[in-house]
Amino acid sequence: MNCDKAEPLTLSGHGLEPTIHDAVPQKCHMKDITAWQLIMDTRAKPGHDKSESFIMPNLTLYHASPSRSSIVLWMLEEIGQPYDIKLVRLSEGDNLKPDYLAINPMGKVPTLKHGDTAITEAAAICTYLADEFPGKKLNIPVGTPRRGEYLKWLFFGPSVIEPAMTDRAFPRKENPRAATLGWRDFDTVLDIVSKALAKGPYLMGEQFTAADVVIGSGLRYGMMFKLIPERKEFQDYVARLTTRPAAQRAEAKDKELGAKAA
Ligand SMILES: N[C@@H](CCC(=O)N[C@@H](CS)C(=O)NCC(=O)O)C(=O)O
Repeated sequence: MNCDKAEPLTLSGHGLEPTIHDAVPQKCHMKDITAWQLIMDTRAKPGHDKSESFIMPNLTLYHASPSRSSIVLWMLEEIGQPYDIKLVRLSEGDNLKPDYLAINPMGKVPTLKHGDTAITEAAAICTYLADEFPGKKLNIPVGTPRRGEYLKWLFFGPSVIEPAMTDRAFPRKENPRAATLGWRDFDTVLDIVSKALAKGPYLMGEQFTAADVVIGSGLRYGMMFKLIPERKEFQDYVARLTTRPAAQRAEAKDKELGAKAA
């Protein structure tokens, strides 16, 4: 290594190599480089709060505007880390092309790439981002008793509200036995959400979390497409969420991207 001039520092093994832009300080000594490497390695470790790291996080969202990937777009705006967007044109079948299927075999959006890791499923991505970048306090950390309830809501969106909503929108010819389904009928499910929102302002009380991004997006799009009734508590909750600057930035971006793709 030439210590007379700054050189890009490359680290290996944690999948963040391509975006480490930091340079080794000028006139460095071997012991400084070792210390530098130690700091970088510590910051790259799982569980370390990367919100305050100087390592660029290397986040790429595969996105169609607007779609379920808009949930992740909002979450990324809440997290406040730099990210790239790769537009996936569903109308052109980009999602079914081999290069996309290689990162998401379901051929669906969203997919988030973080370094070399590809994460799919909107709620899983939001959970991941909240834990990976805890600086914005959008998660309830491991070891906190309320984490159980928080995770319940993150799973409740895709595994209970969404199938119940689909049941209502596309009724089946034959109803399966209720006990064989992993969710309840639409009205029961919505009553549970209404009750949870009665306390407010957010699902977890005073703290806005990733669960609000997931459930709030579901209610918002559900009401927009007339799949979810406009109950007052849902409208108030969604109105509260849409005043968030990150939600507004995401929506503006989505509009711009949607217009470009059209
Ligand atoms: N379970 C997935 C569902 C994702 C999903 O259905 N995305 C839709 C857009 S809203 C999609 O990619 N549709 C394209 C297709 O099915 O061909 C998640 O929650 O992320």
